[in-house]
Amino acid sequence: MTKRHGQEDPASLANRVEAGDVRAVSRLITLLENREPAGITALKKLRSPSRRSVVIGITGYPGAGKSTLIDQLVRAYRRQGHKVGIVAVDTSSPLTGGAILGDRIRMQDHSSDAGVFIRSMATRGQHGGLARSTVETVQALEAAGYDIILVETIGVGQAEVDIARVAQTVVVVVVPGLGDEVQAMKAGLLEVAHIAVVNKADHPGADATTRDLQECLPRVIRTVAVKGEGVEELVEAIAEHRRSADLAGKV
Ligand SMILES: Nc1nc2c(ncn2[C@@H]2O[C@H](COP(=O)(O)OP(=O)(O)OP(=O)(O)O)[C@@H](O)[C@H]2O)c(=O)[nH]1
Ligand SMILES: [Mg+2]
Repeated sequence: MTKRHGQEDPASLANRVEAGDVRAVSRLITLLENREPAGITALKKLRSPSRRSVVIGITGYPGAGKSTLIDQLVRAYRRQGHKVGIVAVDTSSPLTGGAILGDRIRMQDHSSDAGVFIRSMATRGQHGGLARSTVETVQALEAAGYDIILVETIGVGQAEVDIARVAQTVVVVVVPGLGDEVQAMKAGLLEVAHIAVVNKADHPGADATTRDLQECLPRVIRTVAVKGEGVEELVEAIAEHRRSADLAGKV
């Protein structure tokens, strides 16, 4: 007899997740997204890991270069030998369009790397904020032993500030020449961000945007994500934030 939904053994699933079994992690996340009781029970059975993961939120306007930057961060952290999980949260409404899920992350380079786990998820029309399943996905990846978890969200205002609920270090990605939008971000995203990145620093206006951001944040990094420029500085800024905030976990 084939197993049906709901008949899956949560204890065995939890054990496999803790052993780092990638298929079990995927399965658990799917069960949680569908609010299946077996998934919820398995999640409760997960022991909290002895070493906490480093959870980094990467947020910013659509097209700012978040995925490109994450791709570069993955390379850097893989070079350091860390296992890396990526959760890309798609908040775009099916009515207004937006990129097709999975298109948002161009991570083909990592698809054959067992040390990298990638998951895209939609917030399914929840009003603003992160889906509950995003929080749970991070918990599952943590239990599965991912050292670094990168969470990509689109931040378009106050609604996304609860990235801070999931990530200990929040990086906001801005592009040159935003002007008024940077002012608007000061009331929202920039309040929860620890580090600002001026990506596409190869575009005009990077100096002015950098100065604008330095007024509200001590750590402003310029990057050209497509070329990998500034990525080492960003890795160092993240590590420095963690040291200064006395957060556990090594990066
Ligand atoms: N010139 C330039 N282009 C860049 C840079 N970084 C990213 N891009 C380009 O900007 C476009 C958007 O990049 P993504 O990484 O998909 O941006 P995103 O923020 O993840 O986009 P969404 O997930 O759709 O919100 C792509 O065409 C990238 O190649 C950069 O530093 N300089
Ligand atoms: Mg993206």
